[in-house]
Amino acid sequence: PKEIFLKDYKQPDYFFDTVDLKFSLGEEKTIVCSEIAVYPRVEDCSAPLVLDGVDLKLISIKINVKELEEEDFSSDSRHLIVHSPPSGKFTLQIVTEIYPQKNTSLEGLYKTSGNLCTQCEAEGFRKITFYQDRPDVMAKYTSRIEADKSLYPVLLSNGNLIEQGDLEGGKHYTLWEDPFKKPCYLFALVAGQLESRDDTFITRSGRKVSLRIWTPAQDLPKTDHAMYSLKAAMKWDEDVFGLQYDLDLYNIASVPDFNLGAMENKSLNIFNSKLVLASPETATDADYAAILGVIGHEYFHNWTGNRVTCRDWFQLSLKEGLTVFRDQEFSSDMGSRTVKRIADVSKLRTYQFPQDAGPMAHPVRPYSYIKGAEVVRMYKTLLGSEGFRKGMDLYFERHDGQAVTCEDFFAAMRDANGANFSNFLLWYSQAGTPRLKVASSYNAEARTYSLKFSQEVPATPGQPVKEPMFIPVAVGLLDSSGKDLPLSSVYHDGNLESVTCNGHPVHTTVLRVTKKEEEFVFNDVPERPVPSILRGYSAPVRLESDLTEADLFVLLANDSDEFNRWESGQVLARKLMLSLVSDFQQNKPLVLNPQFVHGLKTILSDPSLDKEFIAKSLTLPGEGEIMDMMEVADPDAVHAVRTFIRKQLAFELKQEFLETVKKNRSSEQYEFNHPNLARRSLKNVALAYLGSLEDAEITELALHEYRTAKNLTEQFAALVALDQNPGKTRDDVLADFYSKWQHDFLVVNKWFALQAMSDVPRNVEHVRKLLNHPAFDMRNPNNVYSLIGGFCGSLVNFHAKDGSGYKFLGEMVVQLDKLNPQEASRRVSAFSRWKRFDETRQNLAKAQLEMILSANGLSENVYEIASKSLA
Ligand code: BAL
Ligand code: ZN
Repeated sequence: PKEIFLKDYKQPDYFFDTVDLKFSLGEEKTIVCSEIAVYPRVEDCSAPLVLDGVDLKLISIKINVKELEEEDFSSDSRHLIVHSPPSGKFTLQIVTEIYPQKNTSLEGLYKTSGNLCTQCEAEGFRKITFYQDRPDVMAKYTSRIEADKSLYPVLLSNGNLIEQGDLEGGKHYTLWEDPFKKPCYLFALVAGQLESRDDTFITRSGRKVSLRIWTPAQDLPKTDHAMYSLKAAMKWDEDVFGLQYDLDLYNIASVPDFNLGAMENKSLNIFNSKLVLASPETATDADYAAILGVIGHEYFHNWTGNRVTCRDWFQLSLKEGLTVFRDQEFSSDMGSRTVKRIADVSKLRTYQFPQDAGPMAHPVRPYSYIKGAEVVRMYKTLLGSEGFRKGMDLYFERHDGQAVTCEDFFAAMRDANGANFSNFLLWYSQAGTPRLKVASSYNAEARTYSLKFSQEVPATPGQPVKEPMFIPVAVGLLDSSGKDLPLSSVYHDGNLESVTCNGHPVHTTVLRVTKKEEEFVFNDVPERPVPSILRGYSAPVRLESDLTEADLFVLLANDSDEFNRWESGQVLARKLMLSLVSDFQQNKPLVLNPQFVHGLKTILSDPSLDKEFIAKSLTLPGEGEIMDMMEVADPDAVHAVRTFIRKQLAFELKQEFLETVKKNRSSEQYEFNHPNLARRSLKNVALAYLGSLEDAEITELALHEYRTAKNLTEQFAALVALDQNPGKTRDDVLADFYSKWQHDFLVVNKWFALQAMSDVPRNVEHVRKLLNHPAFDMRNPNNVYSLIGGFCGSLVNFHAKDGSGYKFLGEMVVQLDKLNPQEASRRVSAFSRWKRFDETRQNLAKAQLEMILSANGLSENVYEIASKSLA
């Protein structure tokens, strides 16, 4: 397949004004009639009209009510081309036949547990009817849905329900009208046996909005939290961005088979059930938090994505980066800002940075969600909340109803603030994670403190040479007692620049690093300070500072910027882990630095700290993060070292951890609020450490916690603690958990994932057996994510030196690709970093990639990732 580039973007030759769709849903076939009012972009257009279409059976095509002759059009497996459309406006009518019951790709219209639903982003609409399937074609839609009333009592689509009624033969219909122009990727249809939880929201301007969450009847009791989250999101968007909902109805439908977490279709969001359904007994705090964030995310898309959409798919970050940023801010405001920031940065390091450094490295444009959110966050860091809001207001004023680009967003931010953003746009086009080095020096005589920055963006495929980036670096300086020093002025580029706010000194200032090498000198600094650099993680870079261990311990104990307090603990842990990895590789005995133990003990016993912050601070960097820092990744050494440190910490802090577990048990009903979830998270981290001890007393304790838990968060944490030690107790408790929850598909997925992620040697054999478990279905993405994705999360087993892990994944990818190419392409990505490993592993992984590429009928999705990985 031919790769498409941003520079090749061309406006379409034809636009669509209105689109009227009629669906006749059937068990054997579904008939789709579309009537489109087409107009050419320019007068005297003589271009052919090229429509996209995949897996469609064309029944008829008419222009201005007249059937086209065979020679008037042609088609291939992906297109239908009308050679010479009439000049001026015309009406195009197309009838197609589709077979949703056979569609396992979960793109287009498909069946899920007897119901029908759609997924059209990015290019699923072309599996429903022939269309110009591109986001810059925006039109007003109506959809009429007709189906058997007993099989499909509920028939939903976008917009307002304007008509419904019964038809002959036990059928019925609904007619929907969406008054807002939209691209076809936001089209949605849901049909089936669903019931709704109903509520209302009154907008700031008095519009009464009906809110409905649709699920199978038995799941309705689990939709409380989703409804709470939706109402909270609607209020938050009004309060923070002045954005109100624009229709009288907002539907959310929950389905068990879905390729994504959720989809923001206009007024009819479709959700993977794992991101809607929750009860204290069946969902953990992490699930509750994810539901809050994703319900918010899809709601926020109504403005950032739907009202203003993307011109082309290279602009995906325009809507996703911005909307992820908005959902991160929403969750921060609803819980702990610091902890949310830590979680988001950890995600960036775990998923984005490794990709940035591998064969799949690509710029924020076209499709980097999390890094895109970091880019949006930098606008806010540079402009402040008020400036950012001004930029957002101007963006909507200029572009409501349009399909636009990342440059348009940039221009709105710049123009609303008269800002100079110099080379900021490079964040959208340059791939790779910038490395920012900083060297510090203090001049006691001049009372100045210098920070010299140098930056480098590593070469990535297709981009060998990079320009320096615009990096906002938030900095504070700590005095010897750990307090923030007041900052008033900085020498930069030969000038003394004031950094005061309303004439007052500040504790944090944002330096704008824009050159390859650049010095900033703080003026009037009374003593050699300890710098707190990149506060709040003000830019998505890899920071390499010359801070000593002593400096890092000062920051860990004192930094007023809680993010950097956590970060200094992580930097210390990373250094420690790398040094122990080297000892392990040289067969030296492993010894844990007592100062590190002491630092963590101090945090654990500090009652002034937020408990969730303590839990995060006690969590060691992941194995993947450490492997990323090595010349040649060594999963066995990294795993051995991380396991050693965990056990040693558990041994040395056993009493503190035991106290922590006992003091933080739940005495009350489950509530999802910050103090409660913070308490649970601390208790669970302590229990997990204790579980590593292989100690009979601890096993008893964990079993007690498992049996007496009043919610899944604590019960599952006890199971995780017990899961660390192979043996009868572990087997019994896993069996008990399954028998208790076998009726609940979402809980069973957690059970699959826990076993799949296990580091027990040769776990691949157990995972292969689980593929035949009655609860496992390869067609369901949640099952695949839990079992196959979970297995790849165990670095020792996935990267087993006998190649058994690679062989397993290779086989799974080929099988999956025949059912669901999108899911298969996600899984094959686990191979993309194969060159980071030793020669034996490289050869084994390469052989699997070659095997995948030689498979018959491989999808484009998998082909692209596998071939780029091999290149
Ligand atoms: N647009 C796909 C799902 C999401 O990011 O909301
Ligand atoms: Zn999104």
